[in-house]
Amino acid sequence: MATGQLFSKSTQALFYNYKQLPIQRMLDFDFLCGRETPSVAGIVNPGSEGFQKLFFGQEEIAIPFTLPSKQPVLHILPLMSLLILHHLEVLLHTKQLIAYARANNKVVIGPATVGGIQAGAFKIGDTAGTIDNIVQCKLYRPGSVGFVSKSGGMSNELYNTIARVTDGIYEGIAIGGDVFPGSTLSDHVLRFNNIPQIKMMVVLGELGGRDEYSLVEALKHGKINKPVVAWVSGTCAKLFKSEVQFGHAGAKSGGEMESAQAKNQALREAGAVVPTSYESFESAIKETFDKLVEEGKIVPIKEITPPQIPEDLNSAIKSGKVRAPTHVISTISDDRGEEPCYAGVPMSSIVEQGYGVGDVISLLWFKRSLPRYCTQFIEICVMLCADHGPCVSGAHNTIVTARAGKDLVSSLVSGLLTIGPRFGGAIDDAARYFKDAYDRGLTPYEFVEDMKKKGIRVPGIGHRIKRGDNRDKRVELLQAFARTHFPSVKYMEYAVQVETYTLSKSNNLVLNVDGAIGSLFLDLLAGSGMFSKPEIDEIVDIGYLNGLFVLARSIGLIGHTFDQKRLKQPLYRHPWEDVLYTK
Ligand code: Q5B
Repeated sequence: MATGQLFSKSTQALFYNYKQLPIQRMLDFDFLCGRETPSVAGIVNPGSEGFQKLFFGQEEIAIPFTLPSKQPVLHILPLMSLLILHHLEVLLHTKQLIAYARANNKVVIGPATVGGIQAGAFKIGDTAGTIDNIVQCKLYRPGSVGFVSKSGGMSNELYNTIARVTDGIYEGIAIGGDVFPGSTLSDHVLRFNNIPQIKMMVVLGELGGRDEYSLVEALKHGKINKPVVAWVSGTCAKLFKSEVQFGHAGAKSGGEMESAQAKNQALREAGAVVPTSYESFESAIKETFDKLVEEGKIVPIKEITPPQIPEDLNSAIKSGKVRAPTHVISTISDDRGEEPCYAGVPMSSIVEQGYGVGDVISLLWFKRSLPRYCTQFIEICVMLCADHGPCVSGAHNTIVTARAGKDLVSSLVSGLLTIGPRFGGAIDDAARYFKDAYDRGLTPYEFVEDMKKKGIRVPGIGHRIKRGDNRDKRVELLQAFARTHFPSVKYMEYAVQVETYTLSKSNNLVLNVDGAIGSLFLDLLAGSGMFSKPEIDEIVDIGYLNGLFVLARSIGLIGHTFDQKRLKQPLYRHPWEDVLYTK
């Protein structure tokens, strides 16, 4: 076994299995102690790669997930002189491991233990509990007492006791209550004896096993020259008629020798300060410490004020101490409750009340439930614009992209990106210009000629293949529906008059699907009574309506992607013959 110091202010650990809280507590302890390097060098968590963000004081640091290894122990050994064993696989080999560690001058703490701490330097996992407790027990700076205990839980209590009656802990170790602990009480007491900063030792044993007797032997043979204050707990076992198994595997009195009374007596006889009860343990520690101070062997260290650990934002918000501005504002949906809501309407109502896509669009785009004829109109727009064959700009791009071996989203987006002022994306502008012209009372002649003077094509007018004598069926269907169901179609009638004028100029200048939807949506907004004038202006101004074409055509573009993939079409290359090469 190594003699002397196990840890220093630069000791680093590999942490097995990702557990956010104990790792963060180790790092918070580092901050309290003014460490420059974090005490956790890496996290071994099979299946995790990359980095985990954690706080180091006020800053965030990235701790790497190290690769799992078939021989984790050997990998941990070079990094630190300490092993904390949690791994079941390793547990099975505890005895071999202890032998290996001893042969290689390493210290095993555990397996079944919370760990240990060197005050002001390094802390293993959850040792000493919360940061509040660590501060209360003054573990952020070294004192003069070396403490070793079997019980991890009781060690927290003793950290507190020792902090009250001495200048505090230098190092505290809980060896664990195993039948075969990796290191024993006497291993640590002998080690403490060699650490100059440690002036006295406190030992908390327990009934069961014979570990305490090796300490008795060490005392008897004069191997320990610093005062040892000891108590073996479990004296109450004698009150029970039958044998009692306490919490730890090893905490079972196997006979008189292993009883707390016998061990306390043996320690007392060997020279340890052993009180008559646990209640007087504290005063025994105090008297021993005070005596060392009196003798000038301890100069109690000057108290320091540890830095304040910044409080986590979430806990500060929870406790109402701080308020933080949000970074996002959202008004259309909320998924925090039992079920998601669209504009306040829960999913279950959407399903149970037979809502359609038009209703969902009404809720998410317009934040209200629209009358059935409106949602039906929206659905008809979506159905009629879903596709217009493979030759239109969007479908062509999607087909070329899919044939280049790209995925669904890339193929879809490639097609969607062609939607704009000439192709499918003229609905908003059509609504803007028709509304402006109609509201200003311009005649179709004045409107079209005014646009011509400005050099702007009338949005919603003109088509590559549709003509005056080959009208777009989609336009006719939309108009027929609106004439039957809409309270008013004044904007649509205006658009028809514009078309009549433009057709008189050229046979290709028909009212196209964008123009039909743009003008009819103005009628829907104005005639449904569901929107105020400023709301209508805002919808037209922001430009909601191209969204209908984008949404609808996505259906077709997805279809074209699947079609090309199903047909296993090769890479598309445009034929030379179809290009005019010129200088
Ligand atoms: N001229 C659509 O042009 C198209 C004029 C005009 C005044 C106009 C053109 C246009 C406005 C934008 C619009 C939506 C580019 C169309 C759609 C979805 C689709 C597509 C599909 C589907 C077609 C010939 C002469 C020229 C022009 C004049 C043309 N449009 N004058 N106002 N609006 N429209 N887009 O056929 O004197 O010879 O110089 O920009 O509403 O995208 O099926 O394919 O579902 O997928 O190439 O239906 O109309 O005509 O450019 O050769 O012009 O007419 O100034 O006059 P074309 P061009 P001049 S629906």
